[in-house]
Formats: sequence, C-alpha cells, structure tokens
Amino acid sequence: MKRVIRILISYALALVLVIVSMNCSFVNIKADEQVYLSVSKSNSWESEGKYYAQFNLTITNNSSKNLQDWTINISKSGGEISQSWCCFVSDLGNSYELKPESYNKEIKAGENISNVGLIMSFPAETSNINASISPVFETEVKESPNIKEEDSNKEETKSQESVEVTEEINAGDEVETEEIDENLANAALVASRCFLSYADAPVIAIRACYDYMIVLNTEPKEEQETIAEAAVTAAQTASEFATDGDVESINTANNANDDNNAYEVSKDNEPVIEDSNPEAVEDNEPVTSVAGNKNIPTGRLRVSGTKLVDASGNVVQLRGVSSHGLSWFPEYVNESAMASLKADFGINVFRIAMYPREYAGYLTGGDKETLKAKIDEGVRAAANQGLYVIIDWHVLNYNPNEIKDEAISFFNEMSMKYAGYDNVIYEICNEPVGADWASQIKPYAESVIATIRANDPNALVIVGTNTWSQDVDAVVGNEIDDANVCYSLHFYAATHKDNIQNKLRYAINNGVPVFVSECSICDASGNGGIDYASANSWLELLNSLDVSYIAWSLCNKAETSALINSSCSKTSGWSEEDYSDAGKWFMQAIKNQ
Ligand code: IDC
Repeated sequence: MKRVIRILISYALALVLVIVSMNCSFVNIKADEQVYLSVSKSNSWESEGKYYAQFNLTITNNSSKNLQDWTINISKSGGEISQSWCCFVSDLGNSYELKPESYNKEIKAGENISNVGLIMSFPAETSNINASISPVFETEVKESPNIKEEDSNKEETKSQESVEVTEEINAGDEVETEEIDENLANAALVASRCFLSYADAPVIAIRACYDYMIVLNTEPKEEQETIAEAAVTAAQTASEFATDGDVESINTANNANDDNNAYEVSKDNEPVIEDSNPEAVEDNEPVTSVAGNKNIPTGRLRVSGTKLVDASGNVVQLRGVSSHGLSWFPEYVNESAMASLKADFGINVFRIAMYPREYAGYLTGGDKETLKAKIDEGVRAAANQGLYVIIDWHVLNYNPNEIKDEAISFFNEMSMKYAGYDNVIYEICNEPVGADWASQIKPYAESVIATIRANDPNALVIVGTNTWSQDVDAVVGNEIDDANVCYSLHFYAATHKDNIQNKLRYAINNGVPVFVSECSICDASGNGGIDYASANSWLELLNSLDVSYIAWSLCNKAETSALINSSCSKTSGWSEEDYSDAGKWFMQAIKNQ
C-alpha cells in the first residue's frame, strides 16, 4: 500500500500563482509564460436574497510540454460554490480547490480545455473573485521509480485525509492483488475529495470506484464482482471518514446506500430486454391512444409549421418528465414509474437523460452496456405505456463538437435499433455552451442527423441551442434543412424570465419550431426557491403556443427541481405527499392542461 500512497503523492507541483479578476467581461491573464487561466462570468441572477453568478473556466497550455494534471484554487471572498461541473471541488476553509476529472486532466501542449465551470452564490452583488492555477507538467511525473521513491519521502505535505483514507481501505477490504488496491486507493482519493464539498458525494464516490474498476479493467470478469463490493466498501469508508459527524453528510451517505443497491441491481440486470414485454415492441405496435383525448397522440410525430402533429394530423403538445442523469438515478427509469406518472400527471412523454461526461458518463467510465440496457428498458416501457420517449445525449456546458464522433456512433446505434419505433425521439445535444449556432451547432447537428436519417428517415430530432439551450433566436433564418427537426429552449422559471420568453416568441413568430425539452420552476442551478408567478406565466405561454415541455427531473435528490421528496425512496407508485412542491406543481400543470 505504501507504494500506492507514494504514487498518489509523488506529483511535483509546479506552483504558479496568478490572481484573476472575475468580471463580467472575459479576462485572459497569464498563469506563467505558458499556462493561461481564463475566466468568464456568463450569467448572474438573484434568488432568495442571494446573488448567483456562473463562471466558465478555460485552461490553455501554451507550453511545449503536456500538462499532466492541474489544480485551481478559488478564494471564497464570502461566496459559496453551489454547483460545479467537469471537476471535483474541495472546501479548504477560506478557499476552494478544483481538481480535474479523469477526462480533462491532461492538456496537451498547445491545447486548451473549456468545460470546467461553476456557480457561486454571494450575500451581495459581487464581481471579483480570486483564482489561481497550479499546473503539473508531464515531465515532472514521468520519472523513474527511484525518483518517485525520493519524492514520496518529501511528501508529507499532501492531504493527510487522502493518506488515511487509502490506508483505512487497505485494512478493511479483502482484495488481494496490489493492482486492485491501487485502483481502490485512487478511487478513495477521488471519493475523499468529493466528500468535502458535494451534497451528492457518496454517489459520486461509488461511481468513482466503479469508474476505476472499469476503466483500468485489471481483472477478469469473475473478479469484478468482488472488486465492486470492495469499491463500495471503500466509498462507504471514505464517506464515514469525510463526513466526520456532519448531519447533512450522514444523510447523503445514507442515500448512497440506496444507490449501492441500485448500482448492484443494474449491474446484474442483463436480461432487461426479456423483462419488459418483448412482444409489444418486437411487433412494433404503434403507440396506443386513449380515445377522446387529443393529447395522447398516435403514431410518429412530425413537425408542421411550428407545431407537432401526430400521424392523424392532430396538433400535439407533449408534456412529461425527464429522468435525472441515467448513471445517477437509473432506478427511476422503469415501467411502473411511467405508469404512475401517466396516471397521476397525465404525461405523454418521458425523457431519458444520458450524460456523456459527468459522473460515470457514457464516455467517462460509465458501463456503456448497462446504460444502453437502461435506455432499452426505458424505450420499451414507454412504448408499452403509450408514451413518447426522448433519448437525450446530455451535453452540458460545452461545445458538442468536442464529442461529435462519439455522438455519431451513439446515434447510429440507437437509430438503427429503434428505427421501427414510432415513439422514439432523439435529442442530440442537451445544452451546448460556447458554441455558435451557425459555425458550430448547426454543422454538428447536420452530421448527427445525417447518421440518424440513414437508419430512420422519419424520427423527430430535437437540436439544442447555444447558452444552455436558450438561443433559439439564433436559429431564425438559419434552420437545418430537414423536415422533422425542432429546436430546444430550456428555462428555469426563477432565473429565466421575459428575456428568454421573448426569444421563444421571436423564434415561433419567425417559423422556428421550439421544444422545451427541459424546464423547472426553481432557479437555474436546479435548486433554490420556486417562483410560482414566473412558472405560471411560462405555463400560460407554452400552452398558448402548443409548445411541448418536460420537467426536470424524476429523482429524490435533495434539490428543488427533484420531483420526488428526498424522504421518499419509492421508485414508482407514489402518493400525492411523495411528490415535492415542484412535483405537485407539474402534476397540476400537466393534468389540467
Ligand atoms: C443538474 C442536476 C444536479 C446535478 C447537476 C450536474 O439537477 O443534481 O448535480 O445537473 O451538473 C440544466 C441541465 C441539468 C442540470 C439542471 C440544474 O440540463 O443537467 O441538472 N440544469 O442545474 N440546465 C439548466 C439547469
């Protein structure tokens, strides 16, 4: 185990500090002669007496050496990070430390990464925060084993927690080979960092362990079960270690236990296809209709002007719910849940959100076969329930072209598999950021749609727009040359008001079909207070224009947008009190349309 610790702690940090002023404008200040940290404040809003600002970070490696790792330090200046993406955040007291995910850790010479971002809240309007970056160059870590040895002797400075966690796990687990120990030690290190600041840290920790297990793939399949168990134990140990009596953390650790089960269930859940009434789907029965209700449509949907119409030409407004991330809360994507929501809310669509990157994402260590089996279960369950279903490639906060090849291969597989399914809709990029419509998103969409069309000429496709799918106005006069495409606009009612509503009106007035494939009634972080007045005004607008909408999200996470109360562990068959305030609002909105 000592060797593991040595490896973990032998990074020679080339610490270069620079203060970056985060202002409304884009700043670009040198970290040293070679590495740049750029910060832009892309959005800000007020909610419940606090001021929120969203920052996007870009790290540019202008040196001739590859970057092996990096750490960003942000001083708190009275602020608090309420959300972050594509990085791990640790609370160091007066400052936050941001560490990379496995996929954006290395930055090759001459390249940059721009997917890291965060939302901070402040007691008063603030425009300045201090940030610094510590890059680690490749040559500094790629030393001979002897040098690692020396480094490790000097290395008592690295986080004490990390060391203790790794030792703790080694003592408690039953895994035999040193190689597996290493994986777990790495996982626990990631886990320990997570626990310091994330509300959903235990879940992330477990996923992190799982990631390591899968990515490194060091053992034959039979061994993986044992490793998985050890990984879960590791995460739990890390949880106890890091929570240190803090009530909120203990609660989240308890939730993680539920998640362990889900994780194990989904892992064993190979014959998902057999499980869910294969006849209905194999015969490709059309989506069933309920007589007399025009809002439960039949057959393939198509775009007609700015509206959606069903196979008989009836105007359709889809109204439904979205899953949370498929890797986070897979247990909510099941047929009984859909049946409950159909009965309680009257939904006619269900969205399956699959993150390619975040938290055991499809491209970042998530088990692709398990994720695809879950999608399959969702598609078939929806067909059985007479619901439309959206397969959402949940690009979040980056340019979808960064993973275009992977998207093409994913949608090729999906559209080949579901070509005969009238209920399947493809959403090819949830929320692009930093991606101009004309030069980035449109060409991306054209490539992905060409792939889908080769397998399925008729499926409805939803295309995200720039700035978290707000810029539908940019599509006006520059639509994709395809008859069955609509464009997404997302809103969170406490944050997005007139300005975004006007974009919706403008797009529709100019003939652009808009689909609200994600929305909620709280603020843009998915949390904070509910703004009922704004929510009602949005609902009125959507209904008046027959614009389809989908509520984020079906889970019991302790956040305002979760449709199920965090105290409720049921994954279907809910009663009214099991729904959160947001859940109750959407139930009324969808039911009473
Ligand atoms: C949020 C989830 C939250 C999770 C986070 C990960 O609610 O639990 O930790 O993602 O980054 C979106 C995104 C959607 C966000 C949601 C709320 O499409 O993924 O979910 N949101 O922030 N756009 C605007 C808001």
